[in-house]
Amino acid sequence: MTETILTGAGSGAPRTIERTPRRAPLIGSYQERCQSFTWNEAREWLDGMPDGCLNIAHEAVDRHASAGLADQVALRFLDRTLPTQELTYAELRDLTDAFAIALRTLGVRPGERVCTLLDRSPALYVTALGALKNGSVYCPLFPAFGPEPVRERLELGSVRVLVTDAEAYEHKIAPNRDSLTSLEFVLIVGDRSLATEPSAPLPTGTLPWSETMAAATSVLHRDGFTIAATRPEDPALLHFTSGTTGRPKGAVHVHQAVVAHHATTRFALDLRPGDIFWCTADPGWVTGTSYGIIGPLTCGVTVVTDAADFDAGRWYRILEEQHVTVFYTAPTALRMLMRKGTELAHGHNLSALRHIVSVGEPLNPEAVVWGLEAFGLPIHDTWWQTETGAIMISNYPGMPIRPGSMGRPMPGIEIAVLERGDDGRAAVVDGKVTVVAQPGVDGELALRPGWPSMFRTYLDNPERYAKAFVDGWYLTGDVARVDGDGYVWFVGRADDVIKSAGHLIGPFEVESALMEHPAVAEVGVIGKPDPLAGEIVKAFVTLQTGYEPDERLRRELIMFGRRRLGSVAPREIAFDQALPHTRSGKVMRRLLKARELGLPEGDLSTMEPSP
Ligand code: 6R9
Repeated sequence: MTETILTGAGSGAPRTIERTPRRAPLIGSYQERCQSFTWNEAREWLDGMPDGCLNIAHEAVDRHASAGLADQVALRFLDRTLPTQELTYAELRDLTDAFAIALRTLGVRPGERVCTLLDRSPALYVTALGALKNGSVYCPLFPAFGPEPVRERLELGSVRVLVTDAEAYEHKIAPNRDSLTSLEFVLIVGDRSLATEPSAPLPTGTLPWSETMAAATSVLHRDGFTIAATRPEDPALLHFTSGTTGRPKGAVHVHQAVVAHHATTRFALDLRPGDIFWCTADPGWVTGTSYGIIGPLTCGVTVVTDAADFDAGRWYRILEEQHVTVFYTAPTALRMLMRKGTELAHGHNLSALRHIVSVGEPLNPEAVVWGLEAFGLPIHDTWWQTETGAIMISNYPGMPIRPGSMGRPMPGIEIAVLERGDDGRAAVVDGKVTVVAQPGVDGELALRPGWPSMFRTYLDNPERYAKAFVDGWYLTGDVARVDGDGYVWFVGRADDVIKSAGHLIGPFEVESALMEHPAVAEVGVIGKPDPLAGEIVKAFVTLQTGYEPDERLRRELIMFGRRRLGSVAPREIAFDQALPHTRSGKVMRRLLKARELGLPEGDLSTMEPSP
């Protein structure tokens, strides 16, 4: 069987590359699957629990632990210095049972929120899956966030339990602990004790992870454990994401999201028994949870996770030494590998690698073709969002790839491109939208709701949730076009959110943090194109009178942003005493971006007239 890759499709004559896949996909051809697939069929691939109950952690862990995979490695942790720590499916079952018992002992009820602010370490995975076993809602926080994004999310989520380490506690939690009235318990992982006076008691509700787990393990050995009888529609996951305006939005997913996690992991990632899978996304972002924890564990494979940051040599070493078979990563990382050339790849034995997949930002066609040169494998792009919970569009294994295209809708997914209005979003007339009929024409990408991992609400914000749906479609905020063969091509965002190194950043959150500095009178934040990260965060700042726009102040503002925001802080700051405004007084980010790019300034009818 050969796989066809068409390059340059959509622009000029396609070049065809044929190759023989290392193993034919098990999942059936794209056409066959699309014709026959139903979500009810996918439900049958899972175990379920008595009385119609369903729990993600049961599907990810317990069913394998009691069905022949007890001694198989579920998670293999590589720490910064590379020695490994492993947990088998049976060990993971026991640890997650114990953590669920710990939560019950603390009186944490189903539906209440449990967060992690941790590096990629065993405690993170145990917390995530243990919280689900207790019926609690798991909410991951990205460990590179600064104190402000962490505080904001803990507050918005009314989070009751946080699992973190001593360093993160001291820098990011302790300064705001008093104002976080819902946060009752903080479990501290690791040996490093808190830098309190030796005699000073820990703040109430601050508990060492190891002792809490030891006590819960004794209870487990004595009494055993029964997983919470969660219903398919019970909330399970809370993922914060960002929009153009306002505070972060908490997308709520339910236990039956696991049906989509499992099916799409099989379809798009082609996972099968015996695979060694590495997803490089941090579980603080949705990819690292849906496909770094849940999807692959439901397939019973071994998941490799690395605590260190990107390093090309280290990554090739991991791919080789761990015999990784399926690799899910992001375009920024692939571009960083590309910069090191193909020689570094060729210096490693990567013969175990069978399938490479990408997500999170546009994957340039060169990267797809480079994959062929470096790995002997093309890179398969996938598209989805925090809200969709699972992959919606993909270059399905075995399907001809068009480099530069995100692929075609997954089985069970219906998409449309909608005509746009003046604001760039889908045009709505009397509650109706118009589907673009001809191939190749841009519009807002929309999805027909109905798959199991679709978000069920934005936490405490039903109005914002309702606004995401029009005329039976979910509006994605992305602009795309579809070619004559049904391949979807990403054009851009219809709004002002920023994607930097695959991470979604809300400009409002960054602006609000900078506004706290006494020198700042007003600020507008945009994503500035960057050859490596896709975009970087750039802030345009108007100073209060009495402040000089000099290099010292610029550096101070950069540091101020970094201390508060961590990884989402602006990398560049420009001073601008005349920021453009709409008539209603909002900073026009769109115009700031057009000016930054040297593009035509477009329709400025809503802009404030010049004085
Ligand atoms: C999974 C994830 C969602 C936004 C999405 C789009 C961008 C994701 C992409 C892509 C071009 C791809 N995006 N995949 N853009 N090509 N293959 O990333 O979720 O953080 O919510 O971001 O990311 O703009 O709307 P999330």
